[in-house]
Amino acid sequence: MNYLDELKNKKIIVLGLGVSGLSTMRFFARKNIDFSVVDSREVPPNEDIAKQLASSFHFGKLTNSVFEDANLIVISPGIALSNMYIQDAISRGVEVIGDVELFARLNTKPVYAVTGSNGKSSVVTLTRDVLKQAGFNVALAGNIGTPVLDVIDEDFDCYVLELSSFQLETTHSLECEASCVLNISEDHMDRYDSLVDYADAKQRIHLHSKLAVVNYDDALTHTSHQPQVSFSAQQGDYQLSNHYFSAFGESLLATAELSVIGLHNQLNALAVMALLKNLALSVDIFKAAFNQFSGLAHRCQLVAEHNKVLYVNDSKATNVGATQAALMSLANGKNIILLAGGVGKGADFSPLKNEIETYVKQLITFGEDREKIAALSDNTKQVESLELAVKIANECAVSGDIVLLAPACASFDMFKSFEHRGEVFSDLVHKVVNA
Ligand code: UMA
Ligand code: ADP
Repeated sequence: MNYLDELKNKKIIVLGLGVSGLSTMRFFARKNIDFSVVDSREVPPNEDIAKQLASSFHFGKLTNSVFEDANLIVISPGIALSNMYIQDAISRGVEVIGDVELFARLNTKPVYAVTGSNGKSSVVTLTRDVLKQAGFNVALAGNIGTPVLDVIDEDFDCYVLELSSFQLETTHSLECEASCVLNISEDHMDRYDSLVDYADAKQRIHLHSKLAVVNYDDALTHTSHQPQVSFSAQQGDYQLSNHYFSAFGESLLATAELSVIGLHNQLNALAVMALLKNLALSVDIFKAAFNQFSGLAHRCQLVAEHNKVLYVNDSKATNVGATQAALMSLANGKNIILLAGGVGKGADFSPLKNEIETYVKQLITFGEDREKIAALSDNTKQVESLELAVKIANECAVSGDIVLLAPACASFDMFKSFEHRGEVFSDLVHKVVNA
C-alpha cells in the first residue's frame, strides 16, 4: 500500500490552522484524505476553510479528549512537542509529525535543505538563484513562507528548503542531496531548555543527507555525519582567501562578484557553494547568480541617505547573533546609532555588549525588553515607540553615522511581523528625512 492509501485509513488531526495547517488541510483535501482540525484559539485563522474541508473541528482550549480518537497528528511548528496534551498523545502511541515529514515521505525529487540561527532565508534564496541559473526548475519552500505541501504536486526538478528547528523537531525521514547548519546562536530560548537542545533540533537536518555542510568556526554546527564539507572565513574546505571565494585550496571567484556587502553575506555565499558541491556547477553560473543577488528586504537594507547619514533597516535581526553580524558588517568605527528592542524570547543579551561598546555611539531601545538591552550601555535612551526612536536617532545623527534598526528581538509586542516593523521604520525614516 502506498503512503497516501495508508493515510486514508488513519484518523488524522491537523493541529494548528496557520499557514502550515492551511496547506496541510488543502493537501489532504486534494488527495481525498479525511481529517479533523484542532486549534487552541477560540477563533483561529482560516476557520472558514477548516469548517469546509474538515470532517470535524475543535477550536479553543486543548484537552486530552480532543486527541482521544486520533492515530496521527500533523502538528504545526508553532506548537511545541512538549505540550502536555501532545506528550500524552505520544505516550498513548499516537504518531506526531509535521508537514515537512509528510513531504519527506512522499517526495521523490532532490532536496537541498538549510537551517541555522541566521542567514537561512538569504542562503536558500541564493541557492535557488544559482540552481535556476544552472537551468533547474526549482521550488523554494519551508520556513521562508511557502509551506512544503503547497509545492509537492508541481513538476519541479528539485527543492530548496529552509527549515526551522521547530520544523526539524517533527521531521524524521527527509532525504537530502545536501544539508547545512549555517550557524547556531541563541534564539527561541522560550521554547528550548538549553542551547544544546536547540542545536540538537537543528542537527536533525543531516539525518538522511548525502552531504553535510558545517560552519568550521561554529562548533555547535559540527557533526560526525559523513561525508561532510566545511565553510569558514579563513579555514575549512570552502573559505575566503585574498578576496576570493575558494574551494579546496583553489581560488574560484572574486568576492566582489557578490553584490551584497558584509562578511556574513560572503559566508552565506560560501555555504551555497558548499551545499551545491556535488553538482560540480561551473564558476560562471555562481558568478552570474552572485552578481544579480540584491539581498532580501529587511536584511541590512539601505532605506535612505540624508545629510551623509545612512538609514538601514535590519528588522529581520530578531536575535542577538543577527544584530552582532549587522554591527560588524556595517560599522566604520563607532558610528552606529542602534535602535533595538521588542520581544527577546528569553535571550541573554550580554553577548551584544562588546559590539555595542565598539561600534555604537548611541543606543535607543523600545518595546517589551527595552530595559534589558538598555542595561548593556551607559549611553542609552529608552523610548515608548519606534516613532520616537527614529526621531531621536535623527536628532543625534551627524555626517558619517548609520542609523540602524537591528532589534535583536521579535516584533510581535508592537507589530504584526518583522516585515511590518521594517515597513513602519522605513516610513518613519522617509518622514523625518523629508521634513
Ligand atoms: N498557535 C496557537 N494555537 C494553535 C496553533 C498555533 O496559538 O493551535 C500560534 C503559535 O503558537 C504561533 C502562531 O500561532 O504563535 C503561528 O504558529 P503556526 O505553527 O500556525 O505557524 P504557521 O502560520 O503555520 O507558520 C509556520 C512558521 N511559523 C512558526 O514556526 C511559528 C512560519 O515561520 C513558516 O513560514 C510557515 O510555517 C511555513 O512553513 C515563521 C517563523 O516565525 C516565519 N518561524 C520561526 C523563525 O523563523 O524564527 C521559526
Ligand atoms: P533567517 O532566515 O535565518 O532569519 P535571514 O537571511 O532572513 O536569515 O537573515 C536574518 C538576519 O540575520 C538578518 O538580520 C541578516 O542580516 C542576518 N544574517 C544573514 N546572514 C547571516 C549570517 N551568516 N550570520 C549572522 N547573521 C546573518
